[in-house]
Amino acid sequence: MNNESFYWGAATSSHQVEGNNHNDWSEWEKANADRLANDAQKRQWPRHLSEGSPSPLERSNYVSGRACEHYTRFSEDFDIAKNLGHNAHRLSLEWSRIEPEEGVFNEEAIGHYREVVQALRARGIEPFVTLWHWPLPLWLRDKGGWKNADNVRYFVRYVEKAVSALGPDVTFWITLNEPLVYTKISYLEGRWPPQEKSYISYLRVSRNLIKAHKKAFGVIKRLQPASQVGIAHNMSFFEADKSHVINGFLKWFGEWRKNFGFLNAIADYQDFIGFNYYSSYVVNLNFDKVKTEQTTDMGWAIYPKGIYLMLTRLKKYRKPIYITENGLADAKDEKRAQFIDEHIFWLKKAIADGADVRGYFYWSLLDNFEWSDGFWPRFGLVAIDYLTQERSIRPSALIYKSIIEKADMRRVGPEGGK
Ligand code: IFM
Repeated sequence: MNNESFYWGAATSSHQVEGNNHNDWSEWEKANADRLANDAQKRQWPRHLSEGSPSPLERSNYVSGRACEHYTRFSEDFDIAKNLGHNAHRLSLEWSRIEPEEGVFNEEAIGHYREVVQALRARGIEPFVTLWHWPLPLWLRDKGGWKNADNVRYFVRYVEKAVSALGPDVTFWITLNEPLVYTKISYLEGRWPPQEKSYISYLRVSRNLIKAHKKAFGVIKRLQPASQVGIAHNMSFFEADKSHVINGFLKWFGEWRKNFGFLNAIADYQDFIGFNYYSSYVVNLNFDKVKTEQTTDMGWAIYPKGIYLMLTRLKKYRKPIYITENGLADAKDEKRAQFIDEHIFWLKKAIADGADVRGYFYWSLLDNFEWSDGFWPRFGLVAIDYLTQERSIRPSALIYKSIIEKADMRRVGPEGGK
């Protein structure tokens, strides 16, 4: 592997950046925005960080609305990515735009995404396309969404349509984004649509997502044998709190539930592992976060070494690995440059120790709509002024650019000599 074939870039998802989406999430936002704004009174969110965006105490923070208007401004955004030295970009297709009514495919929307991937290609940027990054078309929500095993066939049909249309311009396909984050928050904790709290539903939806991935994998490989197909899987490094022997069991359970259960189930149905890394945990009955002095604006512990520790655990799958997300909310851009630098340091060490890592995508290219937390968390390499839609490149984005320019992955690659 050399620096030319290592993919460097950033990721986004349709609902979080496009604006004007009409799906189960946009409906849920309208119905829940007041409640979320009220609940924010009890949260320890840093209010001063919401300058230039709605405050977490305001209803407008929780309604995705125009978001970043990326649907119409994608060319401008890809010019920025190109200028920042990116040679790859991860985006998602919005199912509710492509199939707004059951079985009715919107050729204009498909044409739009064709333009999007071609705009990337024209800039020498490799598209990594996610087929489902959480929102559902309303008609599918009304049929029971992922809880209904029969609905898997609709996903398969949508995938067939999308891959047939975009296949000539796309090699890398990600069928599902973070399936277990979705099942846990939507069906176990009941905090996201459709707000269920049922272990049975959680298991059922997880099982249907496994089935959906496997079938989609088959369809994509049939249509496009040379494609590369995987999922983007959110995994954490777990360490057992030594204070009690039971914690060893809890660690095993946590790893199975969050990291390896889903991955093992689809092990023969993926060409690569897409790894989204954000956090590590010390496992005791509280699943405490790893103790570090550094936290993000959202209170997440920053633990760069965890990416290395997990990558060494993933070697056993003998598949190429892409870091499909890694990032932090940092409105003042005080920690982002160091965060990226340290994660890449550990990533290189993992490669030197034999992990076959082939790409890194920072989350996110743009500030965007962070689901039930709304607009205030600022993840972007590029800041968005939500009133004017003005884009401003953060200093950390330029540091990431210089890291990309200086990185010589030949020197760290297992075959390149350490
Ligand atoms: O914004 C999300 C993204 O949609 C999925 N992965 C984690 C990110 C930060 O929470």
